[in-house]
Amino acid sequence: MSVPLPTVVIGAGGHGKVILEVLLEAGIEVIAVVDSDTGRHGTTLLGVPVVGGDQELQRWRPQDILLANGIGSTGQRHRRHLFERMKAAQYRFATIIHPSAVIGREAMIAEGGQVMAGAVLQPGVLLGRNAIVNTGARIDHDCVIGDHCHVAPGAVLCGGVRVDLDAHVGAGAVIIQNMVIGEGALVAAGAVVVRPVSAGGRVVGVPAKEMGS
Ligand code: JB2
Repeated sequence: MSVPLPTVVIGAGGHGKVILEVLLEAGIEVIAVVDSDTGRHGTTLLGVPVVGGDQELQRWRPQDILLANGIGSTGQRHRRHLFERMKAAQYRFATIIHPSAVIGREAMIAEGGQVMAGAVLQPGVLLGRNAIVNTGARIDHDCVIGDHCHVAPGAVLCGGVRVDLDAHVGAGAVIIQNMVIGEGALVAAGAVVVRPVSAGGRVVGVPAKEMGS
């Protein structure tokens, strides 16, 4: 993980806490947390002060800090919108990898990609911008995970799987090799995917089927 600048975490909820844990464990200097909930202002998260809302970012010039996106699954595409809003304001996002994660050769993690404790990215995996590989998820060789995707804790992607923009793979789901999970699709927790999932599709169960079918 290369985080040469002081870092500010956005969001003091569940995902923000996990992101902050990764940064602290990796020895990164985290100078503040910002959160839109005024009830959190003046508190601390894992010992780091919650200094106010996003307007407090004006304390620093964009070139002097990195941001860490601590918004997880809350809100409809809220995580993506926040990333895009901050990029438009010239901020840059840290690429975050827990020291216990295994990152194979020729794997690549784009700006703002987040790899949590115990996750495995085998050789040739590409992880898109602002995408999450959450705790203990295993991504086998040559998978391509698009921007803003979330692979939830404990999910398993066999080799050559493609997960397109904004898709969500639920906790403990299994996706067999070479499947495509379309843009914005949702794979429910625990599903076993043995057929491609179309864009916007929502699948559940073992083997996974379209919800409601
Ligand atoms: O625009 C924002 C904003 N929107 C919500 N700016 C800032 N600075 N903060 C924002 N927030 C804050 O994010 C909320 O006030 C709240 O404190 C926090 C979201 O916390 P919550 O725990 O509700 O959601 P989460 O996205 O951190 O965690 C969800 O997703 C994770 C992946 C939970 O489902 C977790 O269990 C899950 N691991």
